[in-house]
Amino acid sequence: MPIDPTLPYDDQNIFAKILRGEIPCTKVHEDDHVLAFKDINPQAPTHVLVIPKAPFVSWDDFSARGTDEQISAFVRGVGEVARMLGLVEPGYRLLANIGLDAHQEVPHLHVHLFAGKPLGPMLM
Ligand code: D5M
Repeated sequence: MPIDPTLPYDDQNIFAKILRGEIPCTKVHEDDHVLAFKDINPQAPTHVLVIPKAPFVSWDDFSARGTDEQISAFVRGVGEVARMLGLVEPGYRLLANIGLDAHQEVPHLHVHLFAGKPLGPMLM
């Protein structure tokens, strides 16, 4: 079910539990600010989720409340994951669902990273 992105951060969401180590994940990268792990329902040969370690509901929440340090660390972290996975050539796609119309399901900011095949033109 899509979530209401205007609600306060819910520390019982599944990615919060992953960050606390209460639920396992297949980790592909971690640093002080970012965790990257494989999506449980992959939509491409490579489908990784990159999340900040701080409690933000969505890209909207993050861009409004995040500090410059948090935002730059996350943006750099996403790029680092792509480079570490060797995806810069031939390329990859980033996607973030925000709110009801975009069908965001998990109320912790995450960026989907898709790669591993020609992804075609943007969906819409
Ligand atoms: O996408 C939320 C994404 O989160 C969706 O692609 C499935 C993924 N997901 C959900 N639970 C898990 C666990 N436990 N591990 C890994 N991936 C998970 P959204 O952008 O919110 O629609």
